[in-house]
Amino acid sequence: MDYRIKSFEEYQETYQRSVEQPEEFWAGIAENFTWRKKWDQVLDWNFEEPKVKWFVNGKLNITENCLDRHLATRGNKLALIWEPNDPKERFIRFTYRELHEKVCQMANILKRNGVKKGDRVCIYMPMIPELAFSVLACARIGAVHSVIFAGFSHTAMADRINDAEAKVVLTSDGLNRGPKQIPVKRVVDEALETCPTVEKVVVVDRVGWAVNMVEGRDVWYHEELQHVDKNCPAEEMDSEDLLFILYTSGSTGKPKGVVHTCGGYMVNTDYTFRNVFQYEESDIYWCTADIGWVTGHSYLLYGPLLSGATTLLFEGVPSFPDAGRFWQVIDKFGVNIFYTAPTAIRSLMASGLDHVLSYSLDSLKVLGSVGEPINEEAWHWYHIHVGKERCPVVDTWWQTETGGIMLSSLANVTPTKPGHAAFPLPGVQPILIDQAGEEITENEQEGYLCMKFPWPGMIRTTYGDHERCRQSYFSAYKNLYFTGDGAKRDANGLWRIIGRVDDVINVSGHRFGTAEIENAINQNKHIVESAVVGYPHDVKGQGIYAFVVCGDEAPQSPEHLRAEVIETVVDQIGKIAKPDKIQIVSGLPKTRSGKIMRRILRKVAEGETSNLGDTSTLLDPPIVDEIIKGAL
Ligand code: 6R9
Repeated sequence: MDYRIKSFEEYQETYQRSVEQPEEFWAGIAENFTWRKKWDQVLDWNFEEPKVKWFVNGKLNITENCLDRHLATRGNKLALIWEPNDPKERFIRFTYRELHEKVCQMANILKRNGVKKGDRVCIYMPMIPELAFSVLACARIGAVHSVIFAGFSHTAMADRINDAEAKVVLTSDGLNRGPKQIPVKRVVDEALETCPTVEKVVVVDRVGWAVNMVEGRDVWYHEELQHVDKNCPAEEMDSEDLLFILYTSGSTGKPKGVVHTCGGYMVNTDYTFRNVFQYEESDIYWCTADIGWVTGHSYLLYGPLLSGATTLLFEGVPSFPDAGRFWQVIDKFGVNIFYTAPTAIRSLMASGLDHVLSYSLDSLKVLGSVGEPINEEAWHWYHIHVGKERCPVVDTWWQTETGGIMLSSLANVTPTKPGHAAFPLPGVQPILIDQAGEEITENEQEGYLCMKFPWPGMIRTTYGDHERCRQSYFSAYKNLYFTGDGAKRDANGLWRIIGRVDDVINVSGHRFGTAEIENAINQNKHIVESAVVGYPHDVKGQGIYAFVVCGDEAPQSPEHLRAEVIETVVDQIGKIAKPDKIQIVSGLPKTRSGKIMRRILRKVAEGETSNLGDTSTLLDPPIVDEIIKGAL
């Protein structure tokens, strides 16, 4: 059944119905899937523990819905198009039938290597077809996938593997990134020195490097393929069985393993995909996000495949071989729906109009944005030069924890407005809360964005630590899910997301907790203490500004110390968390009770030191003058 909303009036009616009768609403959508057994109860919940169960006692396998059920009518339709990093290398296409076979083979490889239902599998791979096969293969046999973005360091990977107690790692020899080749297996080897639970490693040959293969532990994917069948029955899963863990940063130290389950996530991603993008059967769809992030999970793989779409997987970067690559790929495959991040748009804007004007982009119908607030300049550039003022720009707000899009325009159906995520999707019940925890009902007021009712794709727990889930999301305001974002409605009730209100910074659409980066910096032997804040950055949205206090045994020069700090962060987290600015200070501004006054550091980083507000509780006021003088 086509459950796309076709007009603004229909949206308003559907929304109303979804709020008044959420269970009937979602059950109606869920009817459209293949269930081995239907649910006994649609929803069982409370936000106190919290407990959230959708489609209780329903039985299904998400890959039967992504693949098998399409075979009869879409077996020869393209499911996946893979465009390699180097445009001179040939692209590869997979029909639904071929993808089904590849996933089954990978699933059998996992089984052959001891993976069983409920086991955790870590996937650390570049954007190659085998990454898609791996994710779906886990889901096929009921293993829980934990994809780790291939830019994370060995330390970050080891932390995640150990938290999930993963049994098997899927990886590749190396990866291509623009003009560079980067070792991948070497990073895995280093990580595994401290990961006792990992028994097997399956390695895909991507760049043709001779890598170290540990006897009895490591196997080649292409060799394993010789031994496996092309069919693999799908495991029967409960709606609330774990589908995947995805680690994300919060305001405190170590990343949290956000848990999503099978039934609700499936219904949610499919519904939101079809409605937000107004996906039609013949559309070619391209989401540029890496599968290592939630956008790649929900809107590169699951959402499009559940809907029977053709989804494009791109290995490369927007700037290689030149800043026209995105546009060249759109023309090459006739992409109709394009979904990317503001940071990519801003970096392409900076490379000049010529790159975009030399392509026709005639195929485009819908443009999407995700990951961070999109500034108006970038919104207009995207709308005018990429969409030729013909394509709506849907600004989609959501989070790793929400599993799917929550606030967004529906393309050509509901209004769009630059910088605004517009309206909640049906089934989504946002609420604005003030400092005192009261609901803000008037428009044009800023507040904290919360949700007052569950939706099927929402976080169930943080892996291995349910209390942390409660603390992080359900303890700030009673009976509400707290997003960590600030928001505001305009005079017409369109939502605008302002940004994080906690100690999370959003760098190029990637979330980092300031505490997480500080912990990393403090691993450096010369550093006694550090404080990290975000500051406005033209391309990245936010940049990372680190204030570091150095101990007695400092290295020779400040440059040397900065280089060392960067090296430590790259080693602990990865290149993506590299501080943009590092200021060496003799102390940090602290209150008498020893708390760092981040507000002051934020102002210094923003270059707005004329009004620092109340500094009367400072322990050592002169330190502020020193910091202001040395600001970068
Ligand atoms: C999907 C994703 C979530 C955080 C979120 C918010 C920011 C995402 C946004 C946006 C403004 C948008 N965010 N989309 N802010 N407008 N359209 O990005 O998940 O990596 O977990 O990040 O990103 O601050 O809280 P995730």
